[in-house]
Amino acid sequence: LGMDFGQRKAKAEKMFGLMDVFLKNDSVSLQKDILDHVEYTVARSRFSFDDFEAYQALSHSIRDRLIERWHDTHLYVKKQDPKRVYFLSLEFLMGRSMTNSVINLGIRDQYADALNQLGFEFEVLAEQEGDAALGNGGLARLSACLMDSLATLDYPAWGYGLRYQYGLFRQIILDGFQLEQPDYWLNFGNPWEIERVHVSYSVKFYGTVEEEDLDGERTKVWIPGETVEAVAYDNPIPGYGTRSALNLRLWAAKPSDKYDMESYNTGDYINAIMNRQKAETISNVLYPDDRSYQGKELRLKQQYFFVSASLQDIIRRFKDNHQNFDELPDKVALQINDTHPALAIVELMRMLLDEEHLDWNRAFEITCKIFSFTTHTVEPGGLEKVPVDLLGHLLPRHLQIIYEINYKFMEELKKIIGQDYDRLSRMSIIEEGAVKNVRVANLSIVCSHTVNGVSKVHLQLLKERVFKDFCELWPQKFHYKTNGVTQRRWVVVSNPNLCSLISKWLGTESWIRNVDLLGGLRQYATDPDLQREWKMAKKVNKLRLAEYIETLSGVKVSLDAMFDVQVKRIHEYKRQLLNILGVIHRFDCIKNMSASDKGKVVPRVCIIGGKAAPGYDIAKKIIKLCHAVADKINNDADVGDLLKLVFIPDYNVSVAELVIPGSDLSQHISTAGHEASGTGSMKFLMNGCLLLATADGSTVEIMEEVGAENMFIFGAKLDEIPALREKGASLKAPLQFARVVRMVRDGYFGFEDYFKSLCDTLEEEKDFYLLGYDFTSYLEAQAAADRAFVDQEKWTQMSILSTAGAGKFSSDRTIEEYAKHTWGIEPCKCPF
Ligand code: C3B
Repeated sequence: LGMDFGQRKAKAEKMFGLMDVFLKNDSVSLQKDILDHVEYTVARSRFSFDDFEAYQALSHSIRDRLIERWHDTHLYVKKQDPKRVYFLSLEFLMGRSMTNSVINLGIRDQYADALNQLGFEFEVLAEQEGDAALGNGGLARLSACLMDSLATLDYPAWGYGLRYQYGLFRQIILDGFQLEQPDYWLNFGNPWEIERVHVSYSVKFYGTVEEEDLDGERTKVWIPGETVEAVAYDNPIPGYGTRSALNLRLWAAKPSDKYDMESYNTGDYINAIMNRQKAETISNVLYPDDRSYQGKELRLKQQYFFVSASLQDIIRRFKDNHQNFDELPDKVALQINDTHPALAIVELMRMLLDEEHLDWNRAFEITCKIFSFTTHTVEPGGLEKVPVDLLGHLLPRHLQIIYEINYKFMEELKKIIGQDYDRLSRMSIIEEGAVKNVRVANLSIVCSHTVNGVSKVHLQLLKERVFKDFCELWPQKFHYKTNGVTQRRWVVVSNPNLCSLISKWLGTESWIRNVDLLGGLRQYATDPDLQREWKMAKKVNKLRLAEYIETLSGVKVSLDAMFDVQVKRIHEYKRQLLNILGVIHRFDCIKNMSASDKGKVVPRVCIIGGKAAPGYDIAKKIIKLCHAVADKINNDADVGDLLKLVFIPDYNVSVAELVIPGSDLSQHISTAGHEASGTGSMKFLMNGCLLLATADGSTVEIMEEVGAENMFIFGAKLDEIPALREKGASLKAPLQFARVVRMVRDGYFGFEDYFKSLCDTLEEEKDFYLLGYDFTSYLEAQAAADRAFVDQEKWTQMSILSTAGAGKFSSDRTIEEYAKHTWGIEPCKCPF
């Protein structure tokens, strides 16, 4: 601005002189800060504000501290210019931010104290926050856990995603039926994000591709038909025990003010504005079906919108310091979370070819060195496909590039495998047929240097089933990184009782950054003092959960009962139905028991929670069945406290934080070969809950760590499933199974017409998920759990050993593996 070096230096010195080095965190400074935010940010009088306003002021005060670290991290990383990983995901299930932030910043106690002085309680204010639910289930929560670990381990990383106006729907239960309500989570503002009006990019759609002469060469030029602006919203992600704070950048769609002078000149002013407003619909709503989005134009628009904005941002950052694109793979690793962001591959190709004018081979080589792809899918049929016509209409230039990639790939492939047309057509990126489709997974595999599964068995399934042809072609490309969860959120934030107990017995808090230390608990597993304290911590958590259940459902539950929990998305393969049928069986047994036998029954509180995709009929019937059965059981005087069944509505991250620590037993009972990993099990394990599980996904590895003798494992094994399915109708379901299904069919719980189609799925020839076959061993595992629970000493020992064996399942370990083996990045720790 016309200043010379000396003037600029003097100005900088003055600015720094005006600032404290860092914000102060003593109680008085925090109180003053909070009150200032009440007065100047929330604009309430500091003499009169309610809990919600206190929460708003408090969160702004915390946010100031986040921003401080976030700036420092950015400046430092920018200067160092290391290779960075960019984690692209269409879903992030962050949950609440407040408690997590103060814990990771290391200032929770200071805030609690400051608030006390002001007459508030931290926990009460924390309850004011709503969940950021920009995701469906496991895949989305995994993204959130990985961000926490990236920040904690000081990796130079960015998250990129979409800022949906409506997060995952709220589940309301009316007469036992699920209803969906919109989650307009931004209604009361969102203090955890920073709107970046100046960080915005134009994203283009539709139009045509034309050929033009450029320096004597024919080049393709895309003439787009629609332009939408992507505006950045930044969400700081603080690491624990470090000053690093990363950025999760989420894009929101806004109307563009470019290119539409014409519509303004037509005189139809109101319509012109209405049309522009439509642009915002792109980031309006998260698709609530977590497995299939096939053929939806809006979904494709969302994918491209987020990918295009992110890549423009990433390439701009690269170009700040570099001119030569050959250096791109040394500076940029792009991770695509499932196939949803796979258009990033094509977009990068387009940018390198059409905007940077690299030749095809160089562009392709660079692209393939940058991308890595993690798949979360187990079903070949569940892989994403996009109709060619749809893609060609929305992104004509991208379709050309996809065809070109495929043509070259097919030519190469023919050289290797010859004229095996079946195999060629299976591996082609384009699926031929009545409707031509782009197979997004094939595109992702062809253009990534590494493809990861999410557990050891998952890799096996990729090799045998999902990507068999590709694994045979490029065995060295396929790997797995077992998923993990962050112990910060899932123990420190959600289970403070257990957290302090662990730290006390290990004599250190270091396990919060180095979770392998949990193994140190093994030596105390039978220590009566630890056992007593351990049981007490569980009791307090059960009390909290029992109160929650009573408020929600009016059902009073006994703390002496075993709390048996299954919380996750409702899917047939996850077999909530098996659980409910097991509950019916238990109920039936109790009803038919003599009084003296009843005295031997281990009381149970069975808890089920989870959302069904709005269009998933069978899943919705499972929810209704759960309520119908609960109605019967919970009001039966013969049963009393021996058995209760409760459905927890609107399961989300913050509900999980309450439910998981309060559980004794948790169920992970998918038919073997259907759960790619499963991460809920890891959260329960860390919290000392025993697992009743099939040998599927990550439970196989959990067994290796804690020992099958400390779990209740049942069910058909992975390698038995194909033969069992083959047998079909000749597999006679056990009598007990037939009996409980008949009870449902015959209307014992009412709604017999409504449940008919659900019961039909259990007929022997249709029982794809093998509920009938697994029922007997399921009941045996349940009986074993009962026997173990009676011996409280033994049970507590198993519980301690579960936590002690949870070390491997920290997302810190997952991230270290990705960093080393997939992304090739090193930590970049800010020295102050
Ligand atoms: C899930 C899988 O179902 C889980 O087994 C796995 O633990 C997580 O991803 C994380 O890897 N998943 C999901 O939530 N949504 C999908 N569309 C596919 C898989």
